[in-house]
Amino acid sequence: MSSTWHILGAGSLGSLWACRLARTGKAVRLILRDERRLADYQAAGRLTLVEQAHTSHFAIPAETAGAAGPIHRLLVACKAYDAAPGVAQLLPRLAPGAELVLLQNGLGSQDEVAEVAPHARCIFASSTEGAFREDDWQVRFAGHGFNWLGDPANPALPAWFDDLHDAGIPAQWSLDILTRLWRKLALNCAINPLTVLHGCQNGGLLGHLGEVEALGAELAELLRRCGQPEAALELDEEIQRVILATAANYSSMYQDVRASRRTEIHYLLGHACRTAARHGVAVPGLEQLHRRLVDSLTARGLPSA
Ligand code: NAD
Ligand code: KPL
Repeated sequence: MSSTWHILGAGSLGSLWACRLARTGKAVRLILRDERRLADYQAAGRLTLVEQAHTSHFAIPAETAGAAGPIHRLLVACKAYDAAPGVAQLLPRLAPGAELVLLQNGLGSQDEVAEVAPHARCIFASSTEGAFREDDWQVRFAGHGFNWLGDPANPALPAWFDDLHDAGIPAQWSLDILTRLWRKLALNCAINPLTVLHGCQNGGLLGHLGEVEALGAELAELLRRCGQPEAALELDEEIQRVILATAANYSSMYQDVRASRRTEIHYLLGHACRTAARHGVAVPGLEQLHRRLVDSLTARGLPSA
């Protein structure tokens, strides 16, 4: 089996992973959106990784989805709403037994990908690393963190897992990846929408703790009732810890809205509300928050799903 890492999406996380894998000599190929982006990348000739004051360049080969050649291992590094359509384009190239590593935040996109590629192994990831694009083809590694990877359908460790350690990508194989993803989703639901609605840094929510606590209580009840009781443990305390630890930061959703980028609302708060409805759990606070957020996005001309 080929050991090439194909990477779908050379945005922030895709570029960060691509550069670190390439740095240790792993075979990496970027899959770019279209011929125009490919020509643009080829003109630049390389990805640039900036870590604190250190800048390094990597001339990683790139192609579009229409290129020839089988794909055995694919890191899906686009936004949640682009993941399934992006994988669908690559279906003719997915080799039997292909493995897909899904970096998307939130929940729902993983099932969409599994539906379009039912024969591939889908490995879910939850990342607390932080990266952003400073320029075209240039990514800044802004926040050291950790990556948990796991496959809810198959506990076996993938053969390539040591590639991550070799590349300096901090990662652990997780047998409870859904718990991790639900826990992060709950934190994001309690913090991110309110930072958009109140127009504040995460620390600004210390002035709205009543609202935060009410959401935390509903989220914990939802987690317990939808089969994720572990993700509910001391959720309230962790929400407050995260608010304090990231008080000076703007949440990812706040940053998306400020930059007029589409948010991942459908896979965060939207997923929580849909799951609550499916399980018959009353979540009036989350539903009201969802409506307020949809109205705010619509007023700004941004997609609300
Ligand atoms: P990004 O917008 O920076 O990058 C996504 C890239 O995918 C873009 O370059 C886009 O053009 C490309 N893309 C979309 N569809 C494509 C297609 N069909 N073919 C080829 N390229 C395609 O996004 P990001 O910040 O890297 O986030 C990716 C995911 O990781 C999101 O779900 C995000 O929530 C999650 N995440 C990001 C960070 C971070 O620090 N950036 C941290 C944790 C989790
Ligand atoms: O993950 C986050 C985000 O901004 O998306 C934190 C910092 C935890 C806030 O929810």
